[in-house]
Amino acid sequence: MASLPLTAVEIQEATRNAPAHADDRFEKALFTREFLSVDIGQVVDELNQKGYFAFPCALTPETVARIERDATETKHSLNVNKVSGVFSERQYYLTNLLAVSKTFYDFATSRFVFGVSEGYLGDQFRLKALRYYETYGGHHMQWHTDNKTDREFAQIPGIIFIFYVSDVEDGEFQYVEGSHLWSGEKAYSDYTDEFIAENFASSVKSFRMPRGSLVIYNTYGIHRARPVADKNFVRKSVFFQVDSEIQKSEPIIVNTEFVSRLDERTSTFLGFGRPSNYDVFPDTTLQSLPLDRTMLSVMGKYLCFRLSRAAFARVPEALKPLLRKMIGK
Ligand SMILES: O=C(O)CCC(=O)C(=O)O
Ligand SMILES: [Fe+2]
Repeated sequence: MASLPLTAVEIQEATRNAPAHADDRFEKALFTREFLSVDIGQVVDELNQKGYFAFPCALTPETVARIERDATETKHSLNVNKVSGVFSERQYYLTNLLAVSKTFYDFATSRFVFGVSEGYLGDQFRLKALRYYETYGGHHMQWHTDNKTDREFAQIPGIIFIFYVSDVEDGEFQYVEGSHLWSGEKAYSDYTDEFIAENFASSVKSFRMPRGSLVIYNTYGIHRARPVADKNFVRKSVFFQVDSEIQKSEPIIVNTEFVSRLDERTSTFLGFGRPSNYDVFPDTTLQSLPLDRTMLSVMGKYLCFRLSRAAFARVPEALKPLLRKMIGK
């Protein structure tokens, strides 16, 4: 059982007394000047009262650009021996962001993230799931809560951090203010569009914000990404969930090069030596890879290469030098 969340005064005290973080300079590089002056006690208060905290342009443009580059380098690489992501119909996911992005590692283990997590969840908290994801038009996300395991509804206190990697003018994150206070009374986590429109339309907060903006919310709160019909629409974001159940999580794959110090808090947060049995979200197969123009081109090049190699292998040996000369190889 996690200890009780701290009061705003205790958080300020703990932050002040925390040993000088060897990585403080990373924090300065990660966050904008406006965001660096955010008071963690205030964030925790807002999470308690409204269920969310939002800050436009919290991450510097360089931070966001590095994370985007790290997360998309292998986006269309098939059978390349590097960490890569998956397509799940109208979304792209790179789950193993901690294996490829030092910048993201610095953010996820920053004094800010640890301070908010500790202030809200108590002294035991663990990274449960994370992902860089792109959402394309036509994807429909139902109103839901995130206090669930990979299979069922669960009573596990937790928070989610989402930051935008693209400007979000549409398809934004939406949250029913205050819903974290009552949704736990219900034994389910999905809600229909009609139920929300009829009962909570005036409590729905919409977060249209620029690239680099951050939202944190209580996993008990009802939320969704607003659906967008336009097929050309793209929203890029990073999501990670931290909760107070430290014996369960999705497998967390970290590049050891990024781990500059491994104190007990970081070790618990990353789940060293603890079970990681949750199924990775989303569950994909080759069938969930859409055959769009880009993928047709990737597959087309692959097929051309393999078929011409196979054809060349059948050419009589005496003719091969001439053919090589003709194709310049
Ligand atoms: O991307 C969003 O706006 C919401 C994401 C979300 O709710 C989820 O992945 O559970
Ligand atoms: Fe969610």
